Amino acid sequence: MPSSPVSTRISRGRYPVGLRHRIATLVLIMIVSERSFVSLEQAHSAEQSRVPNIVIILTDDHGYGDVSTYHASDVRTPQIDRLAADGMLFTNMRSTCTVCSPARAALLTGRFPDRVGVPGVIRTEKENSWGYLDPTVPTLADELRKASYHTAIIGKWHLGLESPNTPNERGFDLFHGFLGDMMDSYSSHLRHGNNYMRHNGEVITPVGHATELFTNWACEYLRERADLKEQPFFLYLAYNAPHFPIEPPAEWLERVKQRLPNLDEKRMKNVAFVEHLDHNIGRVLSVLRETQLAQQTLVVFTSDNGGSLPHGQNNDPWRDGKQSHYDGGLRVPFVASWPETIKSGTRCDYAGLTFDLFPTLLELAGQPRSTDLDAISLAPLFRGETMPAARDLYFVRREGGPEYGGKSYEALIRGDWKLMQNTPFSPYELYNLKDDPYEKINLAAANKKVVNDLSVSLRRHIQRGGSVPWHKPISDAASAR
Ligand SMILES: [Ca+2]
Repeated sequence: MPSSPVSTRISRGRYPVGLRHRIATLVLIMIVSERSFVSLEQAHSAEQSRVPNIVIILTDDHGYGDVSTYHASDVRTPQIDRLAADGMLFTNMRSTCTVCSPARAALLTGRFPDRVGVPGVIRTEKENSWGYLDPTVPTLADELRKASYHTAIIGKWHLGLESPNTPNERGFDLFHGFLGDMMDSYSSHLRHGNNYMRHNGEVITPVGHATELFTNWACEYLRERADLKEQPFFLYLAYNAPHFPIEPPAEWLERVKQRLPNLDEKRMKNVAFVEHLDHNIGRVLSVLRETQLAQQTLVVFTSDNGGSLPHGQNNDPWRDGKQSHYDGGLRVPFVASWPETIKSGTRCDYAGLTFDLFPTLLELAGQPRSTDLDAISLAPLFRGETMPAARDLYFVRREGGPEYGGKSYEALIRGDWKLMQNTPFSPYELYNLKDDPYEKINLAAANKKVVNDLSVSLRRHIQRGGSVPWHKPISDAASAR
């Protein structure tokens, strides 16, 4: 937990944002002309009442062990490490799902993924697609727009290919990026031969490595917003990297080869790929500093799920990886920096989920909390305050293929206990995360009451999720044909 409280006041939405800015400006003018009546401390406080700009940097399949600030490693991520040194490093955060689409659906709605129709990955091939984002649920972009934010997604969407679930229809003023699930190549940007690169609704064919393109577009966007400081902005920068195919530019691979000549080739490519990504994240952070936006911008860096072990990614010290309910699939790197409010160099061991950003950001934006959320605000942590009592953490994933059969499998964490399965066909396993953080000893047989209590709660979650279709309802599908 952070060592001491941070004394910054946060505006709670009594006035619309534009008006709030004008009030802040007016207060400052009054201060200048009537200095004998208003102290400098009050002036500072008025200045700090502005809502923050928001940048979420979401990487794809970026393992906990592939950010060097967490532990000494073969990979170097100086830019992410610096962001952590400037702000708060979270050591106990999990993604809300072990795979892409559900984690993103939860992040953008503040609800468990099956409660918004996305228990599994939305794929470009319909016969292997396991989610349909509920078009009636407001997204984070919808909500921040109500608070007068300009909203942009640059990079990967992965929540639908067509109306009504395109980014511009789901709250984003700007979409510059990739509509689909993954790229078969970072240079062609194609998936199964199809081009999913878009600038809003327009199909585009940009040239270059996708990580660099998304960075260029993010930097351009920030420079534009720097000239329009009256309106706060929300940039959701979702990189495809380091999701496979692992394709670092040749010069980055060569650099790692020189430094670590004995490294396994698969690992070497992944190290180079992550370091290239880190460098590009650094370019975005550098533009925030150059444009004087950094001080009043909250930057959150995290990943959508754990790293893919077959592709040489690293989730140390946690067991297993992407797709798994063991902690290697769930634990993600998580950093929050906001110089105006978050004390630099702090660490936090709060056990949150990535979708907690939804109510966090609404609170910071002064926008009332949406109804029917599952997530809770992390804003008290940013201020150095304590959180309410821990809640159950629920995880679900639905998947196709013979291993999963189109069925879902679940996990639940309550305090020190985790009940889980990794396929719908396996019996529950039970771990005590306090005594056994690396999940080596299955205690299910010896603790039947705990298994029973947690499984009752799991079934309640499964029932709640069952009220939302995860395929397009037939009447809608028929009318769309
Ligand atoms: Ca992913």
